Amino acid sequence: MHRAIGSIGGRLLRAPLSRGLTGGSAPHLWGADLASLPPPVRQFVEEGIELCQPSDVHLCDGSKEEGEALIALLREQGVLHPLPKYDNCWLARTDPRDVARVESRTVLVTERERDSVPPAPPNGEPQLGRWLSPSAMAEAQRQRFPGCMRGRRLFVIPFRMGPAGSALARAAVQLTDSAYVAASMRIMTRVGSDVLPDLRHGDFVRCLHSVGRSQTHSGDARRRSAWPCDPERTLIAHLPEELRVVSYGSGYGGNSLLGKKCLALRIASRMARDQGWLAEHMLILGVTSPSGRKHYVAAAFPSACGKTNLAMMRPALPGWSVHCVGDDIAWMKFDDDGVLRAINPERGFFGVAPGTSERTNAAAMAAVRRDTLFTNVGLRSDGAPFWEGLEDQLSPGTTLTDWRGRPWSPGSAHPCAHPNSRFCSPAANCPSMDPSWEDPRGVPIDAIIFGGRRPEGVPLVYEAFGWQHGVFVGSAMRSEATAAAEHTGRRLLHDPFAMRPFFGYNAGRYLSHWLSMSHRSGVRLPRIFHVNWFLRDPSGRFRWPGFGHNARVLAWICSRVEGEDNAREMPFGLIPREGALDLRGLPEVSYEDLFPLDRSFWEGESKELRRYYEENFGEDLPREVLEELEALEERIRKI
Ligand code: GTP
Ligand code: SPV
Ligand code: MN
Repeated sequence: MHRAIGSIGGRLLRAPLSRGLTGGSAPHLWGADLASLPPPVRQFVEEGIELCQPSDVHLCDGSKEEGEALIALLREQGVLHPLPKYDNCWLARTDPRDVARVESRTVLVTERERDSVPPAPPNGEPQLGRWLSPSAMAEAQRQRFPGCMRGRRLFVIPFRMGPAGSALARAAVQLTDSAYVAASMRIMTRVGSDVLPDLRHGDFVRCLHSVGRSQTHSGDARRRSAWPCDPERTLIAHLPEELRVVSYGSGYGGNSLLGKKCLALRIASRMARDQGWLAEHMLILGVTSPSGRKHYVAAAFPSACGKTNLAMMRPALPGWSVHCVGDDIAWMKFDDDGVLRAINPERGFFGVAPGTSERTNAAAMAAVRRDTLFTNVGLRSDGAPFWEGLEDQLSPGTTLTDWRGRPWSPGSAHPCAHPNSRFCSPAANCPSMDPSWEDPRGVPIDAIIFGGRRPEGVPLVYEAFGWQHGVFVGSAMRSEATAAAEHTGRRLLHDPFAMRPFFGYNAGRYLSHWLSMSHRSGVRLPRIFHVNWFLRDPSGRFRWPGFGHNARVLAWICSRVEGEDNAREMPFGLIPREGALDLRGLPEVSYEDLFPLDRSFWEGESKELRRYYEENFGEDLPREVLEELEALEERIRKI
């Protein structure tokens, strides 16, 4: 282990670690001296070392050499395989049991249960987060962490979420025993020693992560595995009152890259509520009309429902352009002029690979051709990655290997790439990044869009009647289950604000926080819309071509922001008047099919919503949201 990475930073220190470490021989230290760390960081690192007992410690500095050494180490460990057809790209294959976020093992820890979740539903599983008491958390940690890094290296990762110099940005530290996580964090966040001064006051989020030690796979099997994990005991815990994240047992995505869902959504949403801002599961894009007018919009769709694709889309409407600010998370705050400003706290994309192609997302294809870590995609014998929907012509003689490393051929019963396989690429590689994507002030948001996978009943686009109705629309979001978490099948899941797996506090209070934005004086509230790219015809085909054609919907949204009078009132919201939505060149789609009005559908929808709110929000549902539901029910009766 030491050999591969021994040159990191060229500053190997063999001095024993500082006072306060007990038992065993002190771990070797790579990189800078612990004593050089701001005292609160040093204390956090020393506590982690004492608890987890790593064999050596590497303080990450974010340098290029460090990145190369991490790749070399991961190759030596058998985690990364080269993809020579692309430039500096690598393939990781995980343990097949560790392939997605594990929502059933993701918890919020607060003194009072009600601060984390609304009252539990009378029967069945909680839908809006799971609570664990502090004492149960202490016990869970005691059962998992002591000595869990024995024989492994601990990486100390100082990182920043958000552009340097932004009042909205936050610095943090992650400790992890996964070199894959260390390498991925360098892409997804701003890792480097320059973050350290921002940590000196100690008010940063402390992230502790271990891939764990499986108890069922012991001895040899455990040593042989290139992807250690402990699925039986996986736990992803958030302690918002202490600004801590503690994650054990998984090396995958949102479970292990703790800056992403854990910090930037769960912990940040709680901070945002206390401090009067918003931390949301939203892409941010800028859309420019042929006349040069530009608007920024933020859009919340559940996992694997099209955020990355919309954020990077190449408009199918001549003269329009779309630029990407972020593809997954938005931190937003009203500025002194009352303008809602948004930053992307991330620095890279952790995007769904299947379905990504030159046709659907050329910008992503350009981004992933260099400096990218792929996880669980297939492999072509010519050294390129492969996945379902890539739409590449294979030259004769090219053979394929599936995500588990087994030979694969087209037509096989299993997909070549795992449905939740991902690319992890620096945002700067994306040719359509917005010139302001790293502007520390953020970009001004004119519209907010909600959406989900709705095979029937929900039209292509509608506008909310106002802010309060818009918050209701967000709370009423539903979508078909996807492979991004452990759910299976085509079930419709409720997913308020696309935040169901990511609320950092009681979801009822979250809705109140959103409603409270309209009580502020002097703010310009964005307009709110709902979209659905996923209507299906009776044969199961999508009614809407999607992707670049979604620009047609963005164009109507821009026209509304600019105050055009081109909408028609429906019971559920405002839809484009016939002709106001540009459908030219799409002979196969009909306006009527895209804007259904079916009384029995909306009756069923509102009945289900009422049941859902009652069971899951109980008395924590804001009165205004219930009023909006009642108003909808009333309008439906009049259809
Ligand atoms: P997360 O990273 O999990 O948060 O997902 P995401 O919301 O960024 O979803 P993404 O853009 O990666 O899309 C997920 C899947 O939906 C991919 O397979 C896409 O090809 C598909 N998809 C995206 N946009 C459209 C669309 O407009 N129409 C159709 N039919 N499919 C789409
Ligand atoms: C999501 O599931 O919404 C993702 C992927 O963006 S993960 O980082 O694994 O959460
Ligand atoms: Mn996401």
